[in-house]
Amino acid sequence: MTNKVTDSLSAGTLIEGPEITQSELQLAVRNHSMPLEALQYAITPIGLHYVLTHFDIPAVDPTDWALTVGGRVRHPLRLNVEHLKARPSTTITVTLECAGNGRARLSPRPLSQPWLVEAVGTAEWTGTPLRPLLDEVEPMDDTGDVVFTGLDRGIQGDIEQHYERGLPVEECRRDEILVAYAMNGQPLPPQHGFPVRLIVPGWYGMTHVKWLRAITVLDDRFLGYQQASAYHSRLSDDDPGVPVTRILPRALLVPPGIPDFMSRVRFLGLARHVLSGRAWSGCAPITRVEVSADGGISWTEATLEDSIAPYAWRSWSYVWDPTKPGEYELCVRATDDAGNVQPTAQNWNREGVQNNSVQRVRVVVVESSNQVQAPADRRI
Ligand SMILES: Nc1nc2c(c(=O)[nH]1)N[C@H]1C(S)=C(S)[C@@H](COP(=O)(O)O)O[C@H]1N2
Ligand SMILES: [Mo]
Repeated sequence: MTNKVTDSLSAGTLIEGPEITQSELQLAVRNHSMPLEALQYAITPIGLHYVLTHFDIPAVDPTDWALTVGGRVRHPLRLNVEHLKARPSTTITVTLECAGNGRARLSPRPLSQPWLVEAVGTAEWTGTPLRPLLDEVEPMDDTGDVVFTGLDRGIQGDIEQHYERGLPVEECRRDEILVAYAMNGQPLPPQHGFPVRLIVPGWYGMTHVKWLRAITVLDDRFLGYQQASAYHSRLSDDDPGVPVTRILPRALLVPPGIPDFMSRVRFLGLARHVLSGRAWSGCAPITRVEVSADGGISWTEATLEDSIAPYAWRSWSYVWDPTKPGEYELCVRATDDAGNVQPTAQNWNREGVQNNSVQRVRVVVVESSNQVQAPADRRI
């Protein structure tokens, strides 16, 4: 079935200039980012975690819900929520980030969800590991993809579809992958996949299928829209591109001082300030965070705290001692143990994925600090 939308801009249209379109605004009010001040929490409170939903959030009656595990398997299974909860459970702290994070900073930018830098969050996910479930159903092929299908349905790229993504069987056998039913100790809220979602630590958000209803083993690659068309880093429409997989490193700064309401420019008193934030990578542990107060010309290393979990963001801090009032551009960049470093230039591509160029924060340092004191615990 083909469905064409003709009365609005279509996804992927390139947009020039800073003005947001109605289509982007419509997406931006549905899908919210994490307010940057929430970087202060190691575990993001549920309502502050970013949300991205392509179609509609399904209202699921858990007593009606079941997960089928089938396809090319010897012993297909059908499980309800109670069955899943009766299986061995683990809790793992994972930082999730949307692959489109940074898209709206590109120029021109592809029409889609217009994230700036804050499509991220860290939660404690509880569920049952995927691997034993797969072992139990006994896949007949070890060379294909396992497809994870959500209950949500819609149209994208003129194709009607359920939201679904595949992962190679090999990748599915990693111990950390969870079929999760709780977030921060609570049942999953509707917007994060109630009653059950997939968690694939280290991979960008699109892999963590919400409202899971089927797990299907194929004897071949999965070629659904969200796999073969979407989520590729490509320079033009006819470039086959590179599939998006694991999260590239990024560091973000807890906004210092106080903001101007409209511009979000930060105001700080002339004093020493402890800058802090979090850094993460899905490829390898974070090994270095650097801070620049001159727009990325000179860099100094920040102090890293111990990491809280292998796939969670890591806290960093840096003492900044501006010596004179004026405007500054604070930048922060992360490096991981695989040698990936955040670029200072935008990582432009046709879909606006994986733009992990360094964050730039405009701050104004003012002499009189009466009105612009940062919270007491962040000044020294
Ligand atoms: N079923 C379903 N799963 C989905 C999506 C979706 O639209 N439908 N969006 C994906 C994308 S693109 C992202 S970034 C993450 C967002 O997860 P969150 O909303 O819990 O933060 O969910 C992923 N899982
Ligand atoms: Mo995403």
